[in-house]
Amino acid sequence: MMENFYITTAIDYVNGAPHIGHAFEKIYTDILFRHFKKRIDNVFFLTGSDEHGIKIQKTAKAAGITPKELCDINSAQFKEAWNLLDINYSKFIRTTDEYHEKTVQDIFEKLLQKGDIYKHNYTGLYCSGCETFLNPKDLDAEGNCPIHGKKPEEVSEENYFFKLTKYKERIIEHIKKNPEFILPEFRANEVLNQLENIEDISVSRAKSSVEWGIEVKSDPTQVIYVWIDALSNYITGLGYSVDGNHSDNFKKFWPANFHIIGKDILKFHSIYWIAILMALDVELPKSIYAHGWITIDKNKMSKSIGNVISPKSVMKDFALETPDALRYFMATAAVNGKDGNYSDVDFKEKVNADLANNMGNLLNRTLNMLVKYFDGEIKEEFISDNELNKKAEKVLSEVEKLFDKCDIQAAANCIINLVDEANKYVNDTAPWALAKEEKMEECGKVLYNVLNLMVKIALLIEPYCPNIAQSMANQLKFDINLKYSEIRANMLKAGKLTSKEEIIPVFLRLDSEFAANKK
Ligand code: ME8
Repeated sequence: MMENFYITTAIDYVNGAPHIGHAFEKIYTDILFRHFKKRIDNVFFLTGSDEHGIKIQKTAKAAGITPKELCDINSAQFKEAWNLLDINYSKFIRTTDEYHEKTVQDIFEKLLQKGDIYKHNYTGLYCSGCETFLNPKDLDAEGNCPIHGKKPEEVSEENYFFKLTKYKERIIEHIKKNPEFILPEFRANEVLNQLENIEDISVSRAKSSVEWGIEVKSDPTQVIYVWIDALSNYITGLGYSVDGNHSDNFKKFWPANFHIIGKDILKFHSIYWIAILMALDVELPKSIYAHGWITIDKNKMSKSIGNVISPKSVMKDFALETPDALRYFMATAAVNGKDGNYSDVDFKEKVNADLANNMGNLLNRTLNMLVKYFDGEIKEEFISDNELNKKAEKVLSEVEKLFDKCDIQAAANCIINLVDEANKYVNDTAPWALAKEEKMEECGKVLYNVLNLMVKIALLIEPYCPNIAQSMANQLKFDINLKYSEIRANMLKAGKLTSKEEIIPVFLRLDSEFAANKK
């Protein structure tokens, strides 16, 4: 059993506003975080913004403001979006934060002194979209960057290089020895293939070409190039110090349990970051989970197609009072590590089916029957051990195993299947018919079994839908902050549970005309 838990997201470039792809990752991570919070006492969730580099410099120039002004405006938008989505992060790091900049400079100097960073004259193909030099082998048939579809610029500069090749064999061995290191497991081979062709990497740019970056302390003509700056956030955010004088948070939470990132930046995390940590003699993170990408109506999101959707606009268009529906949809939109798709129609259908018709209605009609037949009271004789308890126990253990591998989509399916079973149980046992036949004890037992199960469903669904779960907890009168280890067979006690006035639907169907009108 782990004692401490530390999870991170990628830090977003703030040269634009947050879109639904950024939101997907933050929701994904938040769901993992909230789940582990139900299993572990000490937890930490780091997210933030990546603020240096040529893209930010150019966007700011075009807008007639300084890069820092642009970062201030845009990082505030990211924070606002995460707030709207109930992303419960412990800390938001900005790479322009003073403590971060200072530690990155120290890291650079340490690696320079160690001989793992050296100066070298270099001509290469630079993609400003990736903020990296590309290997000609990585380009597509037209000679374009495969991710950004643009021709990289030929850049000739004297830069500092990091001896990535020195760590190649150790990284290969680590990946092979630790099957949980790269998740989902099918991505590990991809990384092993990339490792075959790695070369030393450029870790600085001449200030004459990129001004907006952290200066190399011992050579002010150079700025530290984005990846070494950005990746270090995972340790600077906790309070790492090169001289070993780490903060309590660093001592407590490092190494990270999960770095959650998109598949496009897996190479930077599973190769570059790992080599940097090896060079610094810092312990390696336990797992790196690469999620897939979200498309919109099956198209890649892009400014040129004009299909970039923000989480704020979805909330507004569907008049959502809480983000639960969007969170739930995002969590179930993609099969473990594969790409997923967002469409207004799918969104509406999925949440109406699972959250309103399936889960919400079940609670609502069961509570109403308890009021109708028993004046809202649970009687002692209703409480008995039953099949649903056994099923719930099994589902809890399956859900925990799936979360250990970050497979939140399969875990959500497990939970919703349990709700399906409960619905089937109600339909098969027909408590309304039992009441009609005046088999009141039997009827009461069925209602109890379902309501007792709903306590567990609420605890399991809380990471996905915290507001719905809270509303379920209010109506079933239990504490939503219970840990999973506190789940017992029978959670509800005898006594008055509810009355007609207290019953409210936990989720109203999305009835927006919006989706249909927009098409
Ligand atoms: O890569 N679907 O920043 P970024 C799902 N600053 N995820 C998506 C997505 C989509 N359509 N579009 C982007 C960077 N993402 C660096 C990271 S980490 C030390 C530095 C994900 O703003 C993407 O995969 O381009 C990445 O994980 C995150 O959003 C930030 O992307």
